[in-house]
Amino acid sequence: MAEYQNIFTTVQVRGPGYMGAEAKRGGLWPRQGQPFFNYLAGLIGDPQIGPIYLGWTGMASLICGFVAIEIIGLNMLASVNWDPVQFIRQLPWLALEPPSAAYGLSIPPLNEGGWWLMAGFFLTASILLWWMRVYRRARQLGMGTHIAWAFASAIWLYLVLGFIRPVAMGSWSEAVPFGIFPHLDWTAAFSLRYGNLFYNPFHMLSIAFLYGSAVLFAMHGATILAVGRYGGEREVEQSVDRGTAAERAALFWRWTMGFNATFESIHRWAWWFAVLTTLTGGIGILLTGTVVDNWFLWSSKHGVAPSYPHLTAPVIDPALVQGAPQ
Ligand code: 07D
Ligand code: 07D
Repeated sequence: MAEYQNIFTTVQVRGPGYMGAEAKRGGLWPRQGQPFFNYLAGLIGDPQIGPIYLGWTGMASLICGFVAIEIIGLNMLASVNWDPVQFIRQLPWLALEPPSAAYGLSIPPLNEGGWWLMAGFFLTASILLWWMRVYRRARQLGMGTHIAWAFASAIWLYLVLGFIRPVAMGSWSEAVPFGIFPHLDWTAAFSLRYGNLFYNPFHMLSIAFLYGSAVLFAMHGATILAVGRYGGEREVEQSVDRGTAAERAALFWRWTMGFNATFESIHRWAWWFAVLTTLTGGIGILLTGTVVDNWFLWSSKHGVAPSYPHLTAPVIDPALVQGAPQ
């Protein structure tokens, strides 16, 4: 009889390092690195680290990512007069800003947004190459490509924010700056400029899916942990038999809410909620400034926000009335 195993009593297997099964279609590159074991990793996951498959998309992605971080970091360092102490102290406030509106979609001088454009190019190349890696590793293992498509949904929002919408608006200046607090300032300013993003129905949808993702994650995580004492995390052997952890987990929800997901469907719920967060979000951002200029006025027009009565008498500027100091 297996002991109750959780984070405090986790059994950490220490066999010879496992290189992994032969993949369906061999990659061009071998898997790299001698596997080793790490106790701390074993507390939160599998204690074995490595081997890793680098491949050309992985290598190219890392190089492009490195170039992007390098451009951003050196520009930030230049902005504090190459003073490494100030760089560390002020890092959260430092920025690499996109070109000003005057440049439209043209290529500006390096110090006036050119570096931003170049960093954006390399970051985007890095992210897209990583997407290819995710897709190709999944195919090679004979898996579905669900992870790649979920990642694609996040990339959609990223591309809308930094590429698709700026192009639609005809100006790189519409895009997000690189920087920790500067990108938050951009987010707040964006909301204000376009009449309060709370009134954008796609922002509402995105929030509902974001909050829903958190609720589903909590429910699913908790349910599986709660039947861990019956081996609930070993889903496949369980899902067809009566009286198992799986059945208890399902019955718990049927008896509390009247409805239960299945061991398969709960993962579809999770996938869709997460994917729809950034999918609806990207739609909301793309519509902003292109189709709708002020979400509050748009909402008033459609009866979502209150519209205030028109003033009957025009307001008089007190500076112009008789007797006012000139
Ligand atoms: C936990 C997985 C690990 C990922 C981490 C992020 C970098 C950036 C900085 C080169 C959950 C690694 C960070 C590589 C390094 C430089 C200058 C994922 C986990 C730990 N944001 N945002 C953060 C990004 C946008 C917003 C934090 C990226 C939009 C708000 C981090 C993007 C808008 C808040 C960060 C992006 C927006 C944040 C923590 C890209 C609207 C916060 C992120 C590529 C969606 C929070 C100081 C995290 C914070 C935060 C990164 C886009 C709003 C720096 C890479 C433009 C309101 N964002 N963000 O844990 O603490 O994600 O900010 O699109 O409050 Mg942001
Ligand atoms: C950013 C997807 C791209 C990321 C990628 C990752 C790397 C790092 C890391 C090696 C996050 C690339 C990774 C490069 C590699 C390592 C370590 C996903 C991203 C590809 N809002 N708001 C949202 C709320 C307000 C605003 C979404 C809440 C205000 C703007 C979400 C509130 C104003 C935008 C959300 C609130 C405002 C958003 C983001 C509350 C500011 C967006 C979902 C309670 C004053 C974005 C439609 C997400 C969007 C967005 C939540 C308030 C502005 C649901 C809860 C009113 C401009 N907001 N918001 O998953 O899609 O992002 O809007 O007040 O652009 Mg908001």
